[in-house]
Amino acid sequence: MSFGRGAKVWAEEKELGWIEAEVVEVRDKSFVVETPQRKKVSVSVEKLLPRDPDAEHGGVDDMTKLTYLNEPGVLYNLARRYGLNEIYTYTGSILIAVNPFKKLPHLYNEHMMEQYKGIQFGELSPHVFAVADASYRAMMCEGRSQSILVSGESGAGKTETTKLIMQYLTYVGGRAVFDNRSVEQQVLESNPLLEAFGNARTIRNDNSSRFGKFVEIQFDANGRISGAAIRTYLLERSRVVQISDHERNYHCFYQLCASGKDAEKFKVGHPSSFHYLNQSKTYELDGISNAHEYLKTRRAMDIVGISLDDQEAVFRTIAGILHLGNIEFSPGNEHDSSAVKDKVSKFHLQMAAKLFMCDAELLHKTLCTRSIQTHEGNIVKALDCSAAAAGRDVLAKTLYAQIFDWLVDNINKSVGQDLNSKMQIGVLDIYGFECFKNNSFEQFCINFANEKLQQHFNEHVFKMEQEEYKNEEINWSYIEFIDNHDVVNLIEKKPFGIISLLDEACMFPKSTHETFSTKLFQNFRNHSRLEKPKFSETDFTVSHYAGKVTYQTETFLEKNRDYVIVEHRSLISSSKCRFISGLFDSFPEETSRSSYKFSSVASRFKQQLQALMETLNSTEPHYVRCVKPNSLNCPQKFENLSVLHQLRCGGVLEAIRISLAGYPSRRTYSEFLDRFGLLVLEHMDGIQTAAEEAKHVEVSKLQKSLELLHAELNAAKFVIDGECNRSSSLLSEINMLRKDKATLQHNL
Ligand code: AD9
Ligand code: MG
Repeated sequence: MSFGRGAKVWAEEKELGWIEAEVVEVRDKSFVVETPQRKKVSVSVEKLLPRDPDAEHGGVDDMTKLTYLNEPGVLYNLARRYGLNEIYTYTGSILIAVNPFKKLPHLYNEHMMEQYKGIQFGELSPHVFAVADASYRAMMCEGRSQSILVSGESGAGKTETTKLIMQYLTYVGGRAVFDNRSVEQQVLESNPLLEAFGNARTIRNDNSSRFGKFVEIQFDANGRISGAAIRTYLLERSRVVQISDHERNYHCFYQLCASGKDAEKFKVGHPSSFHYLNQSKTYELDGISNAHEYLKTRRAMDIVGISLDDQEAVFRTIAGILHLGNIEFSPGNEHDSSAVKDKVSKFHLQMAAKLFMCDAELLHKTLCTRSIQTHEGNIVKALDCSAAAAGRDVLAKTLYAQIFDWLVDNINKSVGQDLNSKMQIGVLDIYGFECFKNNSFEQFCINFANEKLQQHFNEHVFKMEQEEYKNEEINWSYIEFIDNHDVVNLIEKKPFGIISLLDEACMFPKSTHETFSTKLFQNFRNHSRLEKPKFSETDFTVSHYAGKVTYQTETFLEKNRDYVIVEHRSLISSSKCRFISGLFDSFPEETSRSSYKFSSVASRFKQQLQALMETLNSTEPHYVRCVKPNSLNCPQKFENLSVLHQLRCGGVLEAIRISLAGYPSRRTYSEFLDRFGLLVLEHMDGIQTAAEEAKHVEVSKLQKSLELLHAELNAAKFVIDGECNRSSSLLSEINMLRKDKATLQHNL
């Protein structure tokens, strides 16, 4: 693109991403631009983009209305609107939601839901209710299932947005009668319950979801909610036993500690007295009472139909996990053996056994020994202190993950699925792309999920664009767009994708993370998406669609192995509590300690994602992209660079790029004429006549409808007049009768 003197431009800049400027000098290979603060800078042409000087002060509610649909245009449009508390903006049919970090109750009340009911998309201001309504109406009109995909980085507002969507769908599809146990109420109450057990404070978000969730709401032919199903994905298990500074373990632990009588009953004191909670000194959350939240969780359990006995068993097991975590080990009498450290640890062992309703001696044996099958029979092998502590943590993590899955299963059973339903709306709230200083197996899985969703998004946006051109009968050449098939293949392809190689490594007991990494680099020596970082032999870097991420492989093999240790299974199944003894029933068994067979976490996750993609492909998707405006989680602060990064990662700019390759601006015929007619004044007469004629046709159509309305109004008036006359004559008759009655009474 070339710019002349006086051209209004955006100039790329380090701190703000882009700044407003005007070209003041055109040089050979660069331009000198001046900012509104009168600062002059020399920039090359690649760092300039055209700017609309007449851009509306309040921004536009749909990016496709921007004169120049480019990165800075989009960024500043969002910033302008955010400054005015307009947190929602469309990019065509995609909704961008910028987290306000403050309560905006006027945006989400019943009156608002009523307003968006049945309204044409785009007629009212952009809103998450409009997306929910569009999906509901599309489902009702086309009889086709829909899905709403909510994405964004941690703390961007995905979970809040998902809850608003569910609130709207239960409003339009509910039965209007308030009933605590109605399907819609149960669907809504599943949120606080799953949040209590699956959310935790992280450095990015006080209520961070540590699992992915797809809620499918089923409707009958009349559009009433008839059932629901919740699918969850990969809960972060390591958090149960290990937390970093300023973070917390899952909310339910702190709720239990503040629960008064229940805490007393289970001998649970302040969180600072438990190893699984006191690794970080953060126990409270701003503006939240743990005690109050405990009551809310119990209420939610009531509503979704969990019996009081089961509720008690769930919290008893949670208390047991806390006591388990306080058992410490010291070296035993024999070489490389371990024993429970001291009196305090013995107390916690007794407490854990009591709460798990199993034998304390068996728990002790389970923690400190393993039995190994040999040709000569079983040998009991002692575990050293670190192996015993590691085993203790594995037991805590497995138990917790099983409680979480049990809750999900129970909610599903209690709400019930409508297997006859042909119409569903699925809402996806899944962890966003993650790139930290240290990235492990969890980040690898999360980013893999995001690659799959990005692939789905690209294909869909691209398809939509094509359909729009077909509808408008516009000739256009095929747009090539870069997709991320190669990264997805790198990760999931059989037999040589990263997951396959990892599984292979897990099958051989002698493999280590070093041998796994070596194999990886041997297989993908020249892959454009995989690199070996300079300063490590075992890390690997993947160029994801949203940026490069370097993964540390140290715990990959261990975290990918999915089984219950035989001794743990025996201990738990010996419990006298029906809830606890059934917890490991569905879990894959550790086949043998030297077995080549194993169950893979990554492969199971891959299958779950595949099933999700199949569901999504059979539905019509709607997208909400959540944006976190600043890293301080505070209102009215808009950090350009971070927002730009999110727009790039979230595929918003990719969608815009696809639009740019086609026809980015969409204006009505008359708007176009108003703005650009000036360029072809010689043709304007003809065009204007045609436009005038078109206008006349529109006006006469409107006049006809107005006349019809008048006629209907007159007819209605006539009826009302007739009724009025009849009622006034009835009234005078009544008056006459009253008079007669009075005369009669008087005469009597
Ligand atoms: V994570 O990937 O699970 O860590 P989310 O789910 O994207 O993350 P969440 O919905 O939990 O973020 O939002 C974070 C916080 O932002 C909430 O706890 C609210 O305090 C705040 N938030 C988000 N959306 C809204 C909103 N529409 N109105 C008001 C909001 N506050
Ligand atoms: Mg969340």
